[in-house]
Amino acid sequence: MKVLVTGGAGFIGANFVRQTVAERPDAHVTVLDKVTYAGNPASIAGLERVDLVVGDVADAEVTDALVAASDVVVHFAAESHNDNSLRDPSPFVRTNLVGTFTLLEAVRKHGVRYHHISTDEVYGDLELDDPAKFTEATPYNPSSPYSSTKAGSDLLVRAWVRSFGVAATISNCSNNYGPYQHIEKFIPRQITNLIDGVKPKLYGAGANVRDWIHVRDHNTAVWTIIEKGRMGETYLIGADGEKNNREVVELVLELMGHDPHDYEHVADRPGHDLRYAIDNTRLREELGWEPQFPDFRAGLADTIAWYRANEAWWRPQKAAVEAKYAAQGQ
Ligand code: NAD
Ligand code: TDX
Repeated sequence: MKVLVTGGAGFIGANFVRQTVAERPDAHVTVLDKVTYAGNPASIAGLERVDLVVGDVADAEVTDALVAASDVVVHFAAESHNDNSLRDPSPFVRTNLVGTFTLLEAVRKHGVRYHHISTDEVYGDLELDDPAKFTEATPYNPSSPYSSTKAGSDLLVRAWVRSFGVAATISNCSNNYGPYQHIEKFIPRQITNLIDGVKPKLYGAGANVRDWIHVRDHNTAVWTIIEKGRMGETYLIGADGEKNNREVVELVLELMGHDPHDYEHVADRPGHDLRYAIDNTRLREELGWEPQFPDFRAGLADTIAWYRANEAWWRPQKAAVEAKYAAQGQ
């Protein structure tokens, strides 16, 4: 099976590529990745049956040829960080919207199966005490330039399914954690701060809730949907991992041998979504998927060990990431 993975040098895409070649001897993976600040070829270096093509998903010439040579396209490539989208939305519009459009035109032309990776943020946010969670029927209500461009990309996929009969599925997953995540993101930022002797930084009061899932569980769900999902359907991916940011920071501190209350409150994110929560009933009941790594404490301990053991992977980015945050009081 020839699998085209866009964004395969990024966090979730690299984990997907690694899992795919380890578990599927019949798979050959081509990664299409622009290698932006968020992409790191080292995350997939030395793997057998993996080729890296450095290029832009919004470049029709590049995508057309690669899609034509593939059996399935798994589209991870995106500008993915909310805070960056508040500083400069323009690459989000180009990559997330124009990039998805460009790929859809290629899969339409060549009749190739397409899976679209999206996020629970397209649904906006929930109140802390709302008994409801997001379902596949929740109306779209994105808050940030990031989530609005992801929402727009999902709508493009739905339209290409209905109007052109493209063979596509969509998944909207909750917050991932695990190895190879860029240190601009919440959990690896705090781990690497502590390694550097710097206190973790909590936006606002830290009451915001995220529904954490281990990246490996996200990726087994993606393969389940590729193999068993109904064409044109959307599947929500989550593993019942709701925690507020304060609880997460306290656990990182404890697991790294510090006083759990030794963190700092910093400026809040403008428009900060309060709570995300996924109802994964369709994925479990229709496709039989179950998470294999539901123990957050154990997964976080492994993730901390990975960042300790792989300082060479993240160190070159650390000073620049922290300078950007410092400039906005974070
Ligand atoms: P990431 O930022 O770590 O990686 C994105 C990758 O895409 C990088 O390798 C980057 O170089 C590449 N890329 C960016 N622009 C490109 C372009 N124009 N052409 C080709 N490649 C390009 O992101 P991630 O956290 O791994 O997220 C991957 C996908 O999963 C995204 O679509 C994101 O919206 C979605 N998602 C992420 C999470 C999460 O918690 N991280 C949760 C749900 C969904
Ligand atoms: O230093 C920090 N302190 C802090 O309190 C950072 C970087 C973040 N936060 C908070 C903001 C959020 O409430 O932690 C929470 C998680 O922040 P991020 O890691 O930036 O993730 P989030 O904005 O929730 O979005 C993530 O999940 C959904 C991914 O980055 C998206 O790509 C995905 O779609």
